[in-house]
Amino acid sequence: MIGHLRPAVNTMWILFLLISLAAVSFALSVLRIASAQSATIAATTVPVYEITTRGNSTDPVLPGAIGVQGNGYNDKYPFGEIQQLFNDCPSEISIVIHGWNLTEMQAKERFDRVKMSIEHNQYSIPIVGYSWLSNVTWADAKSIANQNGPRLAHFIFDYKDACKHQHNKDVNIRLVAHSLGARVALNTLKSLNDINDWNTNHYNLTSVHLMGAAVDDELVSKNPSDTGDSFLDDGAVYGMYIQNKVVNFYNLYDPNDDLLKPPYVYSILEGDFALGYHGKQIGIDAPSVAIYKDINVEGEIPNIDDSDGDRKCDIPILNPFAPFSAEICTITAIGENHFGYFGFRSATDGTLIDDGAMNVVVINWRSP
Ligand SMILES: [Ca+2]
Ligand SMILES: [Ca+2]
Ligand SMILES: [Ca+2]
Ligand SMILES: [Ca+2]
Repeated sequence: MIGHLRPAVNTMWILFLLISLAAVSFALSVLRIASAQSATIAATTVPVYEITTRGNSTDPVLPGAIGVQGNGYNDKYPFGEIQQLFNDCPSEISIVIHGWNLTEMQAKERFDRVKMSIEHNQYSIPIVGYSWLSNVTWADAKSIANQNGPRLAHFIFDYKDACKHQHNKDVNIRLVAHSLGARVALNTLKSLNDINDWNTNHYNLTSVHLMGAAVDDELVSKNPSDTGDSFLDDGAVYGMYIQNKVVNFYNLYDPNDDLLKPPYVYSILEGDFALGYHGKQIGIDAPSVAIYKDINVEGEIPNIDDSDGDRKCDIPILNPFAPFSAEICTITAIGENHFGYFGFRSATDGTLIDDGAMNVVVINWRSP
């Protein structure tokens, strides 16, 4: 009887062991997935800070930008405390500069889109949104953009220097500027060059990205005599500052950008080609190729006409053939949406539907 039972018992034991092993390995795999997920979430949370000069845009006595309290776009999260960032001194931060004609609310929307796009690319770096008074005429906005150069430079120097001398930490600073924000960025480089302690400490900017830059295509020259090809030129060029103050400078351009490509808005306003339309002007005295790079990102701007999720076409024009001044949307092809470089949000739930050219920015950050 016992002899008959033994094989049955053994079979049951083996079955029990197999089931137990399967259960344990299943449990382990669940744990692995769970920890992988939490690691991914932890690695891709991008904190957002904001500083602004909107309240003191024309007062030369107040050069600095101030930290903004309260919540980010759509009350999704509270802004980080800028004073805390002066204590934390992470290994790198990015400063994001928006373009022309945005309200404070729209500026927050842009910073949040950058946050989502960077998170989508699984890169963790604090964003400091730089909000400036841009919702004025084009001419006034250009002049205010110039005046914001010393203000942002002041903030960047203070930050770099405080982290270096109070906490003995080197913080890599990365600038990202869209459209007319490129004018703020270029003037920031110029103003950093004017700060004596910036130079004596051999500080620099780790990277600068211009996206859809709404500045003339010769402004990255080192030689002022390269300007003068259009009626509004002021003789200023910024190539020497790029050469001396920036480790890697990227100009992300798009030949099909509806606002930058001739014969439309930019060429009407400025009578020249935009840097963000086709890259630097041929033949200028440009910074070295090791530092300055033009990158065509037309293919990163999908044919989506609403990037900010407000259910309206981002670049409408009045239809001259319609009887009741109906608007038509100019965006009908890849590359055309000037407002898509930071990414595209869903009009339904506000989430990211495309990262625009931000994946190119993150690739550059990862492999300088
Ligand atoms: Ca030109
Ligand atoms: Ca020009
Ligand atoms: Ca829209
Ligand atoms: Ca993309």
